[in-house]
Amino acid sequence: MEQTFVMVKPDGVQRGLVGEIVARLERRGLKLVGAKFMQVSQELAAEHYAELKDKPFYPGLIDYITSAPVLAMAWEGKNAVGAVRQTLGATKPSEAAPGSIRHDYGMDVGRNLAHGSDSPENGAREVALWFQPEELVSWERATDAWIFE
Ligand code: DAT
Ligand code: MG
Repeated sequence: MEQTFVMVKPDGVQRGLVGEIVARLERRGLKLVGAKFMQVSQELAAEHYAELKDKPFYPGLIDYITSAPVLAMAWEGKNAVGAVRQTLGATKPSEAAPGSIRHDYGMDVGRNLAHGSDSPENGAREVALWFQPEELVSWERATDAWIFE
């Protein structure tokens, strides 16, 4: 089953939106398979955002993501990557669809509340980067047959 890495970023935690963001993913039908509340190190932030290191906003992005705790999560489901990206909304809150998290709670691209992997390959890569194998929980959910055909 496809896995994706999701993070409630420092602004989401500081604004008390952890429960709201988790609730939306749960209600969508995604299954939580890993979670930890943590402060992100410079090293982990640099590895996570490696492909953005030449962007002008990169220093600010690293400062922000390491500035306060985050909730790191792994979620699973059919098309989990796409489903999370749709529930989060476009990168810029000003372009995110109404009803998406970034639209409903966000104003600025540099404070867009949450992260979701952008491809199944990056989902697998990011889950492996953020979680040790023993931190992921494989479990049967009683409602699965009512969510996935
Ligand atoms: P996403 O988080 O939607 O996958 P991304 O991978 O292109 O977007 O960029 C990672 C984060 O970097 C994004 O969530 C917010 C920040 N960012 C992206 N583009 C930006 C910009 N033009 N100005 C400031 N921050 C930006
Ligand atoms: Mg991205």
